[in-house]
Amino acid sequence: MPRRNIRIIHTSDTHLGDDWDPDAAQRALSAVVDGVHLYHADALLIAGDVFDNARISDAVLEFFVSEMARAVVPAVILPGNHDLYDDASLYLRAPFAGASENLHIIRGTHGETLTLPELTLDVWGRAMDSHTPAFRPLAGIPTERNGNWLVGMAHGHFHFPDDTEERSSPIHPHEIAESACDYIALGHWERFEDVSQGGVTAFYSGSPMGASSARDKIAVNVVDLDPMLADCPNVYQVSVPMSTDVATPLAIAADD
Ligand SMILES: [Mn+2]
Repeated sequence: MPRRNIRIIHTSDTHLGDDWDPDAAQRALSAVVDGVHLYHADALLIAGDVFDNARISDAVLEFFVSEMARAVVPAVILPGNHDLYDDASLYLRAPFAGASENLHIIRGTHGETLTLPELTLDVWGRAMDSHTPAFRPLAGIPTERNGNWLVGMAHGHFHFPDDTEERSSPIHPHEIAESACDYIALGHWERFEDVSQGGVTAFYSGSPMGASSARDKIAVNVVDLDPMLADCPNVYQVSVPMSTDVATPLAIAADD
């Protein structure tokens, strides 16, 4: 089957359940889902740090699961350093057992590929089980492709060529360049950044609210994958209005 013309919305670092402004994180996540509908996206990718920490309440997880159901389209989640996929991972908790079928969690800590045949799309990611210099978010990323679109997801720190400091979860330029991806959706940085390498398009989306203090709108990456497009993928940021208050404030901390 020929590749379809598809649109992806990419975000990261939503930090649901963070305790400095939990209502804003909740409103921002809802605005991301609003953006999926507003921009008629075919899939939603969230590249890690969806949740702020593993101690958050089930109410926060239930809110997230219900918002992903509201997204309707396939939603692919990659665990990051704040929401690790380890033995105590929040992704193993009960609310995820009742999640809708469109919600996909990347759980393979050595990398896994999720195929979405209806979108002619393969999504590769490696779930983070420990945030250390030894964890390589792009280790094992496919270097050959089949007939589908191939999108990678990774959560970590991109090393610019002059960056010699050793960081946890490093992403190196050559790893991006050597991959066969049409797009790599990155997370971990708060800001939007183009780190494309050697003809492979790779962007940080930044967190929905970015580094700004504005609490009335969010920004997400739109990624248009169109086989007819000369300049493919076309990647740009769009903004989505945020509601001014939450319908139901959530108790963010789990009972001890
Ligand atoms: Mn992070």
